Amino acid sequence: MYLCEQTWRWYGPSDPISLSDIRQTGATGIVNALHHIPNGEVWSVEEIMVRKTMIEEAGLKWSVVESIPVHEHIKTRTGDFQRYIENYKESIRNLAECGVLIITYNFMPVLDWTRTDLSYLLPDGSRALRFERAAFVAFDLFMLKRPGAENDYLDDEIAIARRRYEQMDEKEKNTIIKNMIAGLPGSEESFTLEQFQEALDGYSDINADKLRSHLISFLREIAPVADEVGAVLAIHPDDPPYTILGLPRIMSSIFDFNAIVEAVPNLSNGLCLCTGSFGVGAHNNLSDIMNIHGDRVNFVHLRSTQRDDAGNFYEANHLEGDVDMYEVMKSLLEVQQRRKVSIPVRPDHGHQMLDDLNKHTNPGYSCIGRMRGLAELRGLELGVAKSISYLKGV
Ligand code: DNO
Repeated sequence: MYLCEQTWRWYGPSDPISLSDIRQTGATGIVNALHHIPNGEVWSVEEIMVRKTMIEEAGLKWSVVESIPVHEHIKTRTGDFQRYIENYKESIRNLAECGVLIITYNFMPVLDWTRTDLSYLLPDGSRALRFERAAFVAFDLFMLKRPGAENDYLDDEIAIARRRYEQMDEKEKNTIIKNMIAGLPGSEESFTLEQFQEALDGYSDINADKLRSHLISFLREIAPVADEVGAVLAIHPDDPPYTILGLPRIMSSIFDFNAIVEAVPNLSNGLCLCTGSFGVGAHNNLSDIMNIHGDRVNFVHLRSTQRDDAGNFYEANHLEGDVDMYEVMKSLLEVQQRRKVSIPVRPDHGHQMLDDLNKHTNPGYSCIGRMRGLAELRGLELGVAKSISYLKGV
């Protein structure tokens, strides 16, 4: 039976969690990027091999790249975008030459993932990442003071955000600003408030249709290269899966993915099915995405979020919250049997818990919480796999 390949995101040599620690989690694959190479530049075979050797010497395999960042000029099709696209192709070729064949990326303008609170206290004493709508709106209206932002919110929402803002002390305001713009791990950009507004302004004449056309143009160039060298791409969904800060978002639902597949049918044009990002949208049915696009699911992020009616969400335990992880696992196992492959999955965003509460950790990427997630997911997978084979009599 084809089971998931259990992987773990490692931020490279500066990650507080070492490769030998990761080995003890039971993960066998590493998800990694060359974060030290400036955004837009080529990843050379030499640099890739240094990292690959390091990973292999620890008894692990570099299974997935997350991510080769897509330069903002490619998203806006301004400046040096054509050179950056050529560089991107070159990096794909070089990775394939070294045997690293799954490449994750995202096409979110300016920001990668967004949270307002990186240390939200849960009743059990552990800490989670959270998106608090009122704090986010307060950031937009009263801290960033984005021109025209008030048109994006209802009066009630503005009133709630104003009250929330008035109750914040300076420390909390600074923390929210930092969380929003100083870059979460894996985001390749970080800004001051002024630079951030300038970056947003770069999208003033780019609506969703235009951004989508930029993604399609990009894919029409890189997907044939990936096909040719035997690599596959995995686009990460928008997190959260809706428009924020007036920016266009184009990977928030199955319809968004359908549109790029229709425009660029190349087989390498694939998906990183992040159950947490899609899962924040009540409009998304994860099993449907898995079943319909199973052939293009090249990588899976398993995590769950808990929404409420006020537009807030926090990262739940992996088997709790709004994501039906049983259904996800079942459809994932079915896809793998059909395709006769093991798809790499990683436990995404664990809670900060136990000893990790007193350590410096990358937000969402502490060890013990993710290890709890991986252990639970591994157990779930085994149970589902055994019952599928029992029912089929194999
Ligand atoms: C957050 C991550 C994202 C992801 C990128 C992929 O935890 O899932 O930063 O790596 O969006 O390009």
